[in-house]
Amino acid sequence: MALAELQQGIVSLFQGQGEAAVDRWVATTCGYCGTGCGLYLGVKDGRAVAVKPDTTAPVNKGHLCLKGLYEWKTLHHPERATVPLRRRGKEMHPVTWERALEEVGQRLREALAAGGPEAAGIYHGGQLTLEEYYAIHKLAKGVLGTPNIDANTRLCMASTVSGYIRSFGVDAPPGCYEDLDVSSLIFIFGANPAEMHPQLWQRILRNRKLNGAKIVVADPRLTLPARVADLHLRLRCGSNIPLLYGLINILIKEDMLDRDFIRRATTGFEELARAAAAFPPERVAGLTGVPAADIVAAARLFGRSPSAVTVFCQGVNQSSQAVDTVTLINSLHLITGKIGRPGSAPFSLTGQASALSMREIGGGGSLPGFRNPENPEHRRQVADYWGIPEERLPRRVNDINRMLELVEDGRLKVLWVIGTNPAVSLPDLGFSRRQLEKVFLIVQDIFYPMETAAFADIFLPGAGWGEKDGIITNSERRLNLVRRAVNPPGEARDDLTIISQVARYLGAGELFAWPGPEDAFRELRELTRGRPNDMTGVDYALLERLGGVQWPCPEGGRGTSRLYTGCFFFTRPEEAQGYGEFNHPEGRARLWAVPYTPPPEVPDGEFPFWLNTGRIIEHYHTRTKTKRIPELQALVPGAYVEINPQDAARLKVAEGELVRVVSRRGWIEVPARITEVVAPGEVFVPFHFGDLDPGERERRQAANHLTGRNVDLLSGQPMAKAGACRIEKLQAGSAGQEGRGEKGNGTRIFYKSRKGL
Ligand SMILES: Nc1nc2c(c(=O)[nH]1)N[C@H]1C(S)=C(S)[C@@H](COP(=O)(O)OP(=O)(O)OC[C@H]3O[C@@H](n4cnc5c(=O)[nH]c(N)nc54)[C@H](O)[C@@H]3O)O[C@H]1N2
Ligand SMILES: Nc1nc2c(c(=O)[nH]1)N[C@H]1C(S)=C(S)[C@@H](COP(=O)(O)OP(=O)(O)OC[C@H]3O[C@@H](n4cnc5c(=O)[nH]c(N)nc54)[C@H](O)[C@@H]3O)O[C@H]1N2
Ligand code: SF4
Ligand SMILES: [Mo]
Repeated sequence: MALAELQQGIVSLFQGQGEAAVDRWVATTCGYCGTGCGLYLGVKDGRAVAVKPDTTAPVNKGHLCLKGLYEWKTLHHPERATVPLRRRGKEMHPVTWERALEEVGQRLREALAAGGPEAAGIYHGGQLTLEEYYAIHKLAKGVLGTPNIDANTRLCMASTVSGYIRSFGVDAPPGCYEDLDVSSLIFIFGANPAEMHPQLWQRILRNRKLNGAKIVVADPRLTLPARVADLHLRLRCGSNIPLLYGLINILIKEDMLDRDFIRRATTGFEELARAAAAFPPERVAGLTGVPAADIVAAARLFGRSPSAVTVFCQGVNQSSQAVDTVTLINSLHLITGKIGRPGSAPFSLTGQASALSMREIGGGGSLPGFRNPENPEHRRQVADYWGIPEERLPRRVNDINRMLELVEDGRLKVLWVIGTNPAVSLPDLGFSRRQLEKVFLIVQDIFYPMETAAFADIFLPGAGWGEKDGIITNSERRLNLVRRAVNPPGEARDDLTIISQVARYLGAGELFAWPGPEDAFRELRELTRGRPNDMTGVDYALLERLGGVQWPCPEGGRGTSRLYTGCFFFTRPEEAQGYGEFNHPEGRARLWAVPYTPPPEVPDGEFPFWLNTGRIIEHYHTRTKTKRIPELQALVPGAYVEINPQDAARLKVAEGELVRVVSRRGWIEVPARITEVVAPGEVFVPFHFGDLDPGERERRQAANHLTGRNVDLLSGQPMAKAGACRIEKLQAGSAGQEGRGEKGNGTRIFYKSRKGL
């Protein structure tokens, strides 16, 4: 396979493992990105040996990207965790499950007894199943009663969640993938679907080929979508708000509006129009770096197009004023009436395979069924259903940023990390790793070693994708099944079982006594009855038969492809996920006049470059899976920094030369990749690479040494895409010396922990 082909994300081939080599094919769903492709996992003699795409799957219709194709190789890997471990001094030793679970229960109980609800917390990932999220949130809110419950979606979708709630009342994403097939304009705003959602990119390209759809991209980088777009708005990092105001300004000035829709279905238009009037194209050009003529052209393309979908992702969520950006994207669609009809939606691409599942059952501070934790009626419904006192349910949760501050203050003593790798993915790793070191840390993961486990006091081995049954919800609200095809390795147990067993040690076993995942699903779906994400018509058999179902799906239904098809939104106080300004008595959508404030950190004399971080097609997140797949690891074995040729020439940096990237928080040393993908004055570092696992400690390469703890004030989401840095040329022979501690035996270390790192 040519590298260029791989990088374009257009590879959709069947690997050709012969049918004869397989005992059976198990229908399941890819466990990586939020696209949710259907595939078959081939099993021979109880082991996974192949993957092939599902030609009937509504999402991907027989195509897969390279991550999906190699996914079977994550199973049976020799570094899969097989036994519980307990720290003794600097080393981890195997212990029995009984011993490990008993101690987890005891530590949680003792912490809460001594320090109150804030003394314990859970921080989990976005690749578990709907049923597992439900169990985690039931345990945290219904049993422990702690406000310290958050997930890595804080780093990922939190701003979209808040933005949808502010515009539409609840976090129910409009749109569906079919819109990408039929829309006359695809506006890709702060996303790179060619690499991150490759099968959706395929659908966009097919639409362009068959129907002549136009593509407009707003991204500081010259990504593949930007290269093939009809119009690339190459805005500066952190300038989403002026760009969107500039578009709205022209839509209003040239009267490309749906005034009837604005009147019937929205509120706040006058305020929005006043705010947008301050952003004529010339001013916007100065703030964003996008030529005024291109801004006008983009607005006309959008306004005159019969339909339009805006797909957005981390260039929005992780940039500055992220929630405000989401609300302006929503407003763009509301004022033009481009929502709730085929080919028209402000459509957030979810990152992780099941990030939306988590949002459905209580992630991000809500209660199951998109309930408002401050609404007494919603609280009573959940408390009564669980049979617990209502006061136990937290009104507000602490996000992971706040949880780490509580650790630093000595108030949060026991932290349970499930299915996420914060020692690589959290911002400001210097600060974050100090807190992981300080707290009593329980880590539940499928691999050992992995970076966060290096800080663990107790390690619990989980069962992963391919080893358990459950539901995962993709970007278009489609509930898909994942299936157990093989047994977990060694003594590893699935997360639902582990959580239920910890609940037993906490004296609440009867609340978690499900014989299997579908029993947990039957319990949780009742909490969605009558809510925007009603799933009461869903069971596993229906999901299997239909290849997934999009909620809402009330009893007797078969799912709903599009939301907001009437001019009605979930903003009525009895329905909405928030109170006050989020409400409208008739269920109208809200247009917000947001203020514009430049990012908190901008390039200056000392740190002259914009620092942009993100991802690439070959790797997934912190690479616990993809670095163990030789075909993928070989393609991109280490981190690097993209530098524009003009800057490289000025700095006299050559292709492949090791340079130091320095920010106010820290530094990394990585080779330079000289490319016009980044604009002059901007650099990009992929965040996939850690530097704590054996074999990787030699290189200080984790992008999050550089990122800071500035967050969006409305969502708490860190700004992984808007910071400043400088590039330092290394003196010959000095690479890796300065700034690192040097151990006597010649092994360089740059992070010293009491836990033995
Ligand atoms: N191969 C692969 N696929 C993945 C993942 C993975 O790790 N690997 N992760 C999954 C997950 S969890 C997620 S969240 C998604 C993320 O998917 P994406 O959001 O598409 O990916 P990113 O690379 O994080 O960022 C997208 C783009 O945002 C641009 N950007 C940066 N700053 C700004 C800005 O201020 N304004 C605008 N308009 N754009 C900006 C960047 O230049 C970048 O090209 O991918 C999912 N899919
Ligand atoms: N600088 C910078 N930082 C970023 C981002 C960025 O763009 N730039 N992006 C952010 C985003 S969008 C995201 S989503 C996060 C992702 O950050 P993380 O959540 O830290 O990334 P993963 O590597 O996916 O971690 C998932 C962990 O769960 C384990 N695991 C997988 N399946 C299971 C399971 O079934 N059970 C259990 N118990 N464990 C399992 C994996 O081995 C892995 O260790 O990173 C964020 N950090
Ligand atoms: S596009 Fe996403 S869901 Fe589909 S195969 Fe690739 S990683 Fe898996
Ligand atoms: Mo994400």
